[in-house]
Amino acid sequence: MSAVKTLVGALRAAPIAIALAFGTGVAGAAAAEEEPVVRMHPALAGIDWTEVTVVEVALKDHSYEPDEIRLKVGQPYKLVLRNVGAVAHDMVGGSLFDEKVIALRMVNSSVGRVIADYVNSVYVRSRNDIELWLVPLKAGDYSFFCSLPGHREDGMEGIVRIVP
Ligand SMILES: [Cu+2]
Repeated sequence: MSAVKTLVGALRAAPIAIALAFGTGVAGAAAAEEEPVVRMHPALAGIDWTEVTVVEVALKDHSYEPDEIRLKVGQPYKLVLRNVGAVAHDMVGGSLFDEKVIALRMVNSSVGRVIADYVNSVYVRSRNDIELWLVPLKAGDYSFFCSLPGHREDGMEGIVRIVP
């Protein structure tokens, strides 16, 4: 008798469990605040993302504003790349995008997110934003630039100064 009750109880609970499992698999704006359940850069262990600092960089035709970004080792940042220009731009880490320099948590945008611990280049279409959630690891000056033809030559490059 009690075994039957237990089985009935388990069957009643099943749809709720399925709903919860499905819910965690849905990527969206709200889900971006949750801790991903996938493998991450080991340096991100113990980082409190409720303390995230937002740093905005405008991508213009053809410059970054600001072109010098100051970050602190060990602090979580949301680096928002906002393309306010009429054409597409990118950010290529000359020396910045290195897994020993920054620990990347994810690349986030209005259409979704990519969980990755490393990127080489981030391309942003005109009038769009992409966020890089990251933690600086190693103090120093690091370069970045736009790799679209002629943009770097026009001065579209910048520096990230990571301080201890
Ligand atoms: Cu550009």
